[in-house]
Amino acid sequence: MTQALDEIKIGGLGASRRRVEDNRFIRGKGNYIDDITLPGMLHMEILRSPVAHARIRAIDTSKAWNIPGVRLVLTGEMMATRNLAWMPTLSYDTQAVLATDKVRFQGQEVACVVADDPYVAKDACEAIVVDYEPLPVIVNPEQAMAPDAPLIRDDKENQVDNVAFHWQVGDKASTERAFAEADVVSRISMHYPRSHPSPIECCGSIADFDRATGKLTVYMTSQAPHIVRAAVAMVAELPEHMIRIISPDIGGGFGNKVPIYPGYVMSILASILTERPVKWIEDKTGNLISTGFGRDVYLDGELALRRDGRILAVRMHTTSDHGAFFGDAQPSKFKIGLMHSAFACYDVPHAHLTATGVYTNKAPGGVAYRCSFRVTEAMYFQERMIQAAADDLGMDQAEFRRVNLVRDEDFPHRTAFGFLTDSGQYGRCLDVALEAIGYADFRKQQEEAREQGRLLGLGISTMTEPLGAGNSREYDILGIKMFDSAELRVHLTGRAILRTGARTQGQGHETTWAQIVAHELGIPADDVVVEEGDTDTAPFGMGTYASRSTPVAGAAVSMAARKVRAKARKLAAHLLEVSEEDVEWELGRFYVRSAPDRGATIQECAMAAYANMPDGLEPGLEASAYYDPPNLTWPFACYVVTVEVDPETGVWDVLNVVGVDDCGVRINPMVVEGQIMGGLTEAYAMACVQFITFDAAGNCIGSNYLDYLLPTAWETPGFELHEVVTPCPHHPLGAKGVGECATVGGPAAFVNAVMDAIKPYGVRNVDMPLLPDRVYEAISQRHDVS
Ligand code: MCN
Ligand code: CUN
Repeated sequence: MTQALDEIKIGGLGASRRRVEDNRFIRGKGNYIDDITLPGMLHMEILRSPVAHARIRAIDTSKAWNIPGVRLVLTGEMMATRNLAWMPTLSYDTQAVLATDKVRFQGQEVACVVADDPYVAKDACEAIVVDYEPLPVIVNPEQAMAPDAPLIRDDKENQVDNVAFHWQVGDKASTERAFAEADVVSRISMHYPRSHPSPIECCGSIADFDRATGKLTVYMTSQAPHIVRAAVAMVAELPEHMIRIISPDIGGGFGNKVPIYPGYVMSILASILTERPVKWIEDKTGNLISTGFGRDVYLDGELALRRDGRILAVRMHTTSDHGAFFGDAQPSKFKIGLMHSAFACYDVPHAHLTATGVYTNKAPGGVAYRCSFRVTEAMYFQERMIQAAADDLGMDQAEFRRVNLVRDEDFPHRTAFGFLTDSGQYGRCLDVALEAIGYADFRKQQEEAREQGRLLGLGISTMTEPLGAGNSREYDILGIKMFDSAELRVHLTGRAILRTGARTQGQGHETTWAQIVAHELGIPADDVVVEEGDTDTAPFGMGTYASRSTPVAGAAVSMAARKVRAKARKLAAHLLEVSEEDVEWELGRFYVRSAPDRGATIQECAMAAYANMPDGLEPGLEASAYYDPPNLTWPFACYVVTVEVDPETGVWDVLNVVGVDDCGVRINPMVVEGQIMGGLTEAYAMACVQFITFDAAGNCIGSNYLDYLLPTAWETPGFELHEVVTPCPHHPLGAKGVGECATVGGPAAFVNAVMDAIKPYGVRNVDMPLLPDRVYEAISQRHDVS
């Protein structure tokens, strides 16, 4: 008999294979934008506005031009003569590339200088004199919607106020009826503060326009190079084959590298004008004050409840602060992203969501920072509302969830907002988490501690989230449908190169995609090299964000490998001199059904594809696949956190954190655990310290890492992780996305734990981050703190 390959040994599905990319990263051998130097390259620096709202009276660039080494100074006026002062955003708004009329947030791009070296360019920026006429500043939605508020977007025809959009989804009438019949209505208002993804590497680009060939090559920090190419093609009216976007190694993205930034556009124009490559590297402060941020959403939430604990309906109103330009990168038809995925894991019959988006004098963004298109806010709001509702009913937190969670036998389940969830074992995840944290024991300890004046708390967060846009029927960006792609080329020695339309920024695709090939073909993962991020070589895809890579590009990898296998079967039949129907497959090898010892390995088939193909069969062994998923994938997670709060200071310490994730079949369990640990760290960060604020004049407080706080390994607690596996019914491997789950579901567990601890004080809500002074104020004054 034959000896089947050991899939784990060849690094296939389920192997905790070490990340191959780390070989170069931990040796400092990564190839990031700033590592790239092109012959004759010039350097660009951006002059940013020091004020948040002001009319530009004049810009004097003469001193800058006179500094030796300066090659070009660009202002909005010069961009306007080329029709490039404004660019379209991914949400059908417009955004200034360089300000012409006004500046609308602190840090906005006002001018740029291109020089022989970056220091000269920086000095020359400082020599530019801008005459600003200050205007009243708006830093929150309340000010934005005040009747006498100054108009921020006076550049837009027909814009009469600071509202960017109104949107709604769900069934208003049936929701109202359910509220009328409720025994109890639970209400809570809160703010999910603005936060910053703060990747280690800031944004940057090198544009290289070759006048001789007419080809534009741009190296840039982009999570979605093909979308950038499409946008450049539209704006610059260049055909795609004359544009090459290369996204080299990325030092963390977290959504920060999805938007198209003015810096990219200016470097392109500068290269066209100077006929030299032009490099722009954003500095940390530039990144912190101007890059695509996350969140900044206010909620008024209501749950209609029956006395026995059933949720009858949910009503949500969100007000989101988009800054000066509505630039969210999200599916076109959803104005507030996938906020309406809230309550998808609960059996809620009726729901209605209204959303208002406003302009303020702050940097644009909203959908960065591991958000799955605002699912982060949706799940935070959901789980805070759930905790408040259970308290209002006097019900146990775990029991209230158990009563309302969708049951295993209810799938497929249509949510009240219209999504179709298709699989999961929600109750089981909750059980595993409660068992791991020692739920019953902890509640006893909590009681005893309260009697001694100590404040222990336990917070639960249960959630499913939609990961993996498309399907193409419903999801598009700028009209381009959301599917993804893979192309697999098996060389004659049986080694292979795989390319996809996704772009890893730290998630480990080079490791995990090779494992999918190993699983489908039996080629050892070490024999498969993975390449992403070059639009001239990679098949067209929509990039990596919203944890869509495994659900979409990963599925495409499977499908491409299966096509290769189908062709290899023909080659095997030829080598074995039997008909194709008589050939069976086992991992890495075809064999004759009636004589299993007679076989041909995948490597032998590969050789035959180039050296010994049968008559009439096309040579070569390669395939590509475009994958349009039938549905989103719906991973589930349950996070439980225990804390102790010091009533004298408001300081809280984490006692334990348990995470139970069900992301279906895990391609690489170690990579998945890494993603979850990173996500829980971010969740803890937002719960305890991390937020961006602005003073009344619109100054960004948090423009450096002394003011913008991130927890280090020292402050971050340990995490105990468990898994439940419910395969995705429609993904070729049964996998669901996971990259954002813990960032999405984690914050509510931390906040719920602190709120549970201080429940005896009658406080309903403290907004994140739960800084000690906020917690102290809440318990000493016995009121909510926002
Ligand atoms: N994986 C797996 N088995 C599964 C699901 C995923 O082995 N069932 C593996 C995948 O093969 C992949 C990783 O886990 O290597 C994440 O996969 P997936 O959930 O598909 O998410 P994406 O690859 O699309 O990553 C995007 C997601 C997002 S949107 C943000 S933001 C984020 C995140 O990933 N940014 C990150 N994680 C990050 N991790 C790092 N280190 N750096 C970032 O910038
Ligand atoms: Cu919204 S952050 Mo990730 O989807 O790139």
